[in-house]
Amino acid sequence: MKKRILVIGDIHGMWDRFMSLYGQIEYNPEEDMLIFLGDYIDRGDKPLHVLDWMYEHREDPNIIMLRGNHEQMLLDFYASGESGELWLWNGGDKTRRGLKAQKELVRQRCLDFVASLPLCHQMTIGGKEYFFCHAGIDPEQPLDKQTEESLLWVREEYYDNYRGETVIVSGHTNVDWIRPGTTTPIIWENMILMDTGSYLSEGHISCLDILSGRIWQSKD
Ligand SMILES: [Mn+2]
Repeated sequence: MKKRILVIGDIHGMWDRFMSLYGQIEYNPEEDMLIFLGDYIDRGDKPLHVLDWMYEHREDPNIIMLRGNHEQMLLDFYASGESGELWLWNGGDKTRRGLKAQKELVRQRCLDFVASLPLCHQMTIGGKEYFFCHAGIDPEQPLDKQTEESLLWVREEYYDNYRGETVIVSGHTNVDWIRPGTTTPIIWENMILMDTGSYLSEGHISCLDILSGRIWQSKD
């Protein structure tokens, strides 16, 4: 049994903030499990630094990295022969330029890595069921029938309506939009919302230890 179950929400290319947070938590693979909820790239100024870090840690069995809608938009963009504006409109342009500057082999390795990222992860922690995903779930459907669309994109249909017992742990929607004025993760009985506006001037990247309830946040 791990001593800490650490979960980190959206990073969005904010490398310095990510390093500030990562330094504080002092991740120890012997004692910790570390779960990332996706959206490593776009918006911030160093998306490929974050993606490279994820790539370098991909074989650590104590780290789980999920796919976010921004990683999905990247995959869809390249799968469609670099067409489509959705990703570029959503802050993907810097990531695209970074990838373009890389060698074909490196870029392909990166795309293969992103394509390998799972959409969700379910586990029992202290006798309670937890379901980790990027955006949330469709409350009308059982957890094993969720669509990629819901897991990557859902917003208020999920956090306004979910009444299940399994604790859903998600990022994607800034907690400040859900409860104005909130700057730390929202921890409800059956939902944990981790996106604290990583790329906004007033925002942070946050980490929660699910076992102790302790929270760490990036410092500028
Ligand atoms: Mn997102």
